[in-house]
Amino acid sequence: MSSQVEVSPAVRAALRDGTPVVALESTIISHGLPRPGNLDAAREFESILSGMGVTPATIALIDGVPRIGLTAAELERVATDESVVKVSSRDIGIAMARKATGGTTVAATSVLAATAGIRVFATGGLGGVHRGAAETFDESADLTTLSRTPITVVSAGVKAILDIPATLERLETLGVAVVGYRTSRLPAFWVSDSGYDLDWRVDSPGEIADIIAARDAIGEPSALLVANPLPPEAQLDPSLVDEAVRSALRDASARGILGKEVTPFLLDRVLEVTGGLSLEVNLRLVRSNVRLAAEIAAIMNERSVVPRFG
Ligand code: PSU
Ligand code: MN
Repeated sequence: MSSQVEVSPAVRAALRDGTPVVALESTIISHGLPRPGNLDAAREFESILSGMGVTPATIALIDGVPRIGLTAAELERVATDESVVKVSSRDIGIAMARKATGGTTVAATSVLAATAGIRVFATGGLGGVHRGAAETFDESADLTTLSRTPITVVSAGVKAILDIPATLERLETLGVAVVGYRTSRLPAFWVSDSGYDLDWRVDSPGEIADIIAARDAIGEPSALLVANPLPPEAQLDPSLVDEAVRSALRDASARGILGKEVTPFLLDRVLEVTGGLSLEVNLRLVRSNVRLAAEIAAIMNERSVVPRFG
């Protein structure tokens, strides 16, 4: 691997010794969750993993260096420094050359994690096709990047701020496999059930490990997406989400928000409209995804599934 990518001593040791590692993204810390709670949340996601015997690998760019596994000071910087940029996969090289500090999106995190030989990655929600994309062409690079990045991503599906059926169609076209965890419906982030069916359901981390092993055997180059819903009693009231999303989308279009500002803007507005409730649910679902990712990584480790890359 390029010596320009720095793998932390803890992550390096875990990968070398074959103990489980789970990657975590950092755009959620720098741009997705509001300050100041974002830092506590970032620490909590890591400690959930540590508590389960899994080494956390939060990924970010620090002064132009892609880092797989952050020190406490680096994590704090990503959470608190206002100049931290949002880095998607296409931005990695530019941010490196410019010595920028950046939070990595699902796309950028997947690329860096896979390069380091990490097999499992937990996040909140994936980017996808935005509503109105037929005119704006706004589709997250998360989708195209996952089509060529071999990693397993655990998320709570895609948010209702997006065009969910269009996102599912694009995932199909791009060859990104989606399995529902204990559900046959795609979850919609804050909401347990988007109303859209999935082709495949799995009921245990072991089944997911079987699928990963089979994909390895055929050299499958794309990502596996595990859609993990919150239990209905933990979700956000679907009618409140509806109202919040409608109002967020109106504001975004009135203000002419474009490009990589769109997702952070919409998340912010939904937070305001739900009076902060969306944040609690957001944290809940990331925790749940982190736990499931840890279980998958642990079982792969028991079966000694070795890194494909790195
Ligand atoms: N979903 C969230 N919070 C987030 C994001 C998504 O609930 O912070 C971030 C992720 O990092 C995702 C990115 O990869 O937004 C997608 O941004 P875009 O739509 O600009 O590709
Ligand atoms: Mn976009």
